[in-house]
Amino acid sequence: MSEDDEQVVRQTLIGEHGVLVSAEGIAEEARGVPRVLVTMGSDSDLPLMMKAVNTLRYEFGIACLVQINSVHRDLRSVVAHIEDLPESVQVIIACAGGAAHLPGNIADLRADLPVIGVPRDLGALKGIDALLSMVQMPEGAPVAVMAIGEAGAVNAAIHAAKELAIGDPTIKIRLHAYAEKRKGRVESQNRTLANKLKTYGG
Ligand code: RP5
Repeated sequence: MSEDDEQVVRQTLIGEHGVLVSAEGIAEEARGVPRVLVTMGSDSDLPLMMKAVNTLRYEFGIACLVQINSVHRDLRSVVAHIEDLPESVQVIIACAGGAAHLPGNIADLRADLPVIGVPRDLGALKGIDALLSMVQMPEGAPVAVMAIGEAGAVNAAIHAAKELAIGDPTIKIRLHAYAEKRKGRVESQNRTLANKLKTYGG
């Protein structure tokens, strides 16, 4: 895609379909076309969902759209947004806390796209309510539900990358690099283990 075409796509995306985010930056600074929609019920979910956005853009080079969609406050705009996503979006990550109906509603609206749910650890039930709301979907409208909280947000991005990697060898390479980095962490922990053990005495 030429720079001019990308500029047109970016202008169309900002506002109408959410905010484009890529490794290069946010909105006007972003580059590429979005492959994933990262959506959430409120901007209070944003600190959690930045774990997903940053994993997508920095670990896997995947541009995404970020958009607030509240099924409890403005259901009609959710339907309009989700039915009108750009063709380039192939996976949806949806986060909500409490009675978390957003991912399930999206799974019904979009028969053609996989939906990954991230339950937010929030309120009296600390995310158990959101987890059960997402995971207990009736037959026919599946939501791939991740762990509650930060691990779930990061895993949602990895899961989305794995889905996109089926048709994109570049993402496959980056998934392998990410796995190697995780292995390196165990190696380095073993290198410093003797000294750590000594701090426990003996
Ligand atoms: C949910 O209600 C949102 O996804 C959020 O997790 C929760 C609280 O929203 P705010 O009251 O902080 O806007 O729909």
